[in-house]
Amino acid sequence: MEQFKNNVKKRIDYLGMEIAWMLREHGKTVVGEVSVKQLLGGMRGLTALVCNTSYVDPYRGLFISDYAIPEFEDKLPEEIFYLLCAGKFPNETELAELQEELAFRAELPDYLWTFIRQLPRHLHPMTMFSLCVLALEGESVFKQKYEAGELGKSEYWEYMLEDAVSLLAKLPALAAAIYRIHLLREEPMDYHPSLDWGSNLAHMLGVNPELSFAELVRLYMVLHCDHEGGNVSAFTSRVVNSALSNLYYATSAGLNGLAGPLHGLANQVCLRFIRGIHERFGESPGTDQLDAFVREELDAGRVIPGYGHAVLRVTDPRFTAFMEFGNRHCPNSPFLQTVKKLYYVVPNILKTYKEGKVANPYPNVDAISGTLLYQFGISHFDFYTVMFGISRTFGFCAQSIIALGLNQPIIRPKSVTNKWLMDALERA
Ligand code: NMX
Ligand code: MLT
Repeated sequence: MEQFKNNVKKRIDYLGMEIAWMLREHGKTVVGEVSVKQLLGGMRGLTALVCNTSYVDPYRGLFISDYAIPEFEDKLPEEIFYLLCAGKFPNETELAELQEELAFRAELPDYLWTFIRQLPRHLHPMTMFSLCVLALEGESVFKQKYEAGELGKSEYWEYMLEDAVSLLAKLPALAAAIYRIHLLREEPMDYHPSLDWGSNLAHMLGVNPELSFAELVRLYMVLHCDHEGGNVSAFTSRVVNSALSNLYYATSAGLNGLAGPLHGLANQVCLRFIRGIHERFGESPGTDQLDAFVREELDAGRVIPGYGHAVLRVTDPRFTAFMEFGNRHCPNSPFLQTVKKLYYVVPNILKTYKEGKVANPYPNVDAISGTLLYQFGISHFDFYTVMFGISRTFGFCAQSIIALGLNQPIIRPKSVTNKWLMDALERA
């Protein structure tokens, strides 16, 4: 992986120079402030982190380096990992080098197969996935070298990268094994050395041999890979890694955050929501029926899954990219049709709900992603967040590689009590 490491090193050196300049010239310059509302409200809108893998513009969505979604959505997931880490797409030989390494490390150790087969079937697939990643923790080269006292600080990132490639290489086989053994109750499919990483995942899931399914899986992996540093799962994973817990620990922790219904689980909840609509009104509900249904949900105190966002203030461009895929490949799907009708109905309701309190009434990626997976044959909803998690592991890994390369310290902000705050406000 020499070329990959060299390119990541170049990126780290460049970012390091920028940081050195900022600290030297502006170490004490104030670039923001914090309000009481932010302190008490999940730090929403507070600029408190630097993340160099990607950036979310509230009005234009995800950017990786300078590339917006339409400029990278047709790339392979492994090319995106390269971009997240090295800040540039790999050329042909660089891509081949990474793909060779991923293929070389794809096999799961025997003890993991035993572990997967013995998992209690009642566990949610996200629990299984997180446990399996954790069970691989002893594979961490970073941990082995660190414990042996063989690592200097300047080498941490290199062994994070080693661990990242080993972990990412195993995710298709691992996730597909959970799907096939526990949800389909079938035997796992073999890894296919001639396929790229994403096509292997599609192949090993074994539910749909069409090329367009592999295309969907790759698009799914690309669109969910990273969403800057403050989302629950990426932030959790980075905080855990900042204690020098290895990437297996950090990824498992991040996945546990992704498993929440306000975050990654929303894709599963969305599909249940649409299925509930179809059960009640049939497969072609009217917009007036949807309007009444959505209002009923809100009156019952439930959120409308797949709508709203902490950062975005427009329709999520990832939603748009999936919609274009759906329009090309399954325009007549009743599920897609209902997603479209909800898109017509929900924002108008959310705009006035709670006196306009909903900061973003538009759909996020979860409003549509499950619909496409369902349409292409992944009928077990509770696997959808695992798909999100496989992809988001790219971001967890890249963020930690870059952060450690930049020698970023353990993350430990200061918290205060109500009393401290009230005293401070009295003094102000
Ligand atoms: N349905 C109903 N109420 C909503 C929704 C929604 N979709 N979105 C926001 N609100 C409410 C929110 O609960 C809050 O109410 P209260 O003050 O009474 O607690 C109020 O509007 C203000 O919240 P916002 O500032 O707009 O949103 P926030 O940044 O706090 O939360 C989400 C963002 C994404 C957690 C929120 O919009 C939500 O719960 N959406 C539904 C779940 C979802 O789709 N999650 C997936 C997000 C993307 N992902 O993949 O992770
Ligand atoms: C994500 O992809 O992580 C979600 O859109 C949530 C977020 O960015 O806060």
